[in-house]
Amino acid sequence: MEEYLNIVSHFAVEGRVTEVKPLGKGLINDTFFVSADGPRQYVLQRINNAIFRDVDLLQHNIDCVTAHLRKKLAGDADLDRKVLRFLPCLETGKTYWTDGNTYWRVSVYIPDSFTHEAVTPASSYDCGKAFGAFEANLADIPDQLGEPIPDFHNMELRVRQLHDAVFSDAAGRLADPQVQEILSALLPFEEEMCKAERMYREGKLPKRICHCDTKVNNMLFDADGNVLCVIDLDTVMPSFVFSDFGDFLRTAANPVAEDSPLYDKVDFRMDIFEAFAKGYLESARCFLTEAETENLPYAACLFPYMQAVRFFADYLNGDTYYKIQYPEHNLVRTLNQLALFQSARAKSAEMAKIIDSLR
Ligand code: GN1
Ligand code: MG
Repeated sequence: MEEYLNIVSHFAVEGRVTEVKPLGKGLINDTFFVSADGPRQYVLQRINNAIFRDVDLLQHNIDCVTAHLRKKLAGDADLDRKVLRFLPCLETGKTYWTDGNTYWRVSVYIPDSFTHEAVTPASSYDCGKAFGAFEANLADIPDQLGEPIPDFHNMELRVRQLHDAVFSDAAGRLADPQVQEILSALLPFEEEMCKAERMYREGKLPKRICHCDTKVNNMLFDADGNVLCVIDLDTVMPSFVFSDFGDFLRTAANPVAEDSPLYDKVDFRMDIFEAFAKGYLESARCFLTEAETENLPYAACLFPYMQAVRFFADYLNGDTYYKIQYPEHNLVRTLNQLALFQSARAKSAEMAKIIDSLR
């Protein structure tokens, strides 16, 4: 507690801090709920500096995005619950504080807000509209945003990282027959899944400002289940719209959690796909190109595939990236995401029909 009080004291928190306790389920940063006896509660985060190497760039992105969204929503009576607000550090005025070793930030806790780990068709429609609107609102941001994680959703890079992990076999896990089986299931789709990068090089696909971590639990809802606010802005950067479309469905369309070992329960839910696509297209139709719309079914396959590749590479590397709770955790995650990819891919033609009917 003493340690956290010292950290929080570098920010203009109102009132006296009464409690600090862990919050949320993120795999990257450490998040805490900060109670104070003033009018507001806060969220304290330790930024994972091993992953976000340039915290100054990261927070600059977030400052630009929140300022732009606030301008777009100006006049909304509930503005403070719809856009995150980060506190400036008292000494530097920047929205983070560092002791030269660890990096911290504080945002205002949005009162009466809830996260969900699962969706219904009705809430996915709302999420589709909200993430589409998020992209639409950021389409005219005047600032130049950087890439807090360079090439974050570049499938070609993720494939190379998997090959490197196989080559190094740092954790000595390659000989395991199950590992070999996973490799044989993933490798045949590498080229197909790298389509976006090829299209980009050929000038057939734009990059836009995207959220790039559109998991269901990165959205806040009010008590009635209405969408309030998009959170976790660390990965907002120029990317393909496939990032936001595909990554949402990766978590939402799967009836079980991404780390569930119940692989036969993994399924790509088409009712969730249809509802999300409907909402997303309502907000994003105004700016999407034909190539983007046509490839939304590809996006739905790409993200389970990319996540399987990322979890698997981390497993082979000895679990250096994602937090794990037990030694096989990344292997279980890989198998789950692989099953989801296979289910989605088998339903691509059906997805294309739905997209056509929604245009
Ligand atoms: C990470 O920490 P969290 O859960 O918000 C990851 C995402 C992955 C996700 C898998 C910066 O997000 O890309 O999809 O885990 N974020 C980063 O659960 O790598
Ligand atoms: Mg998160």
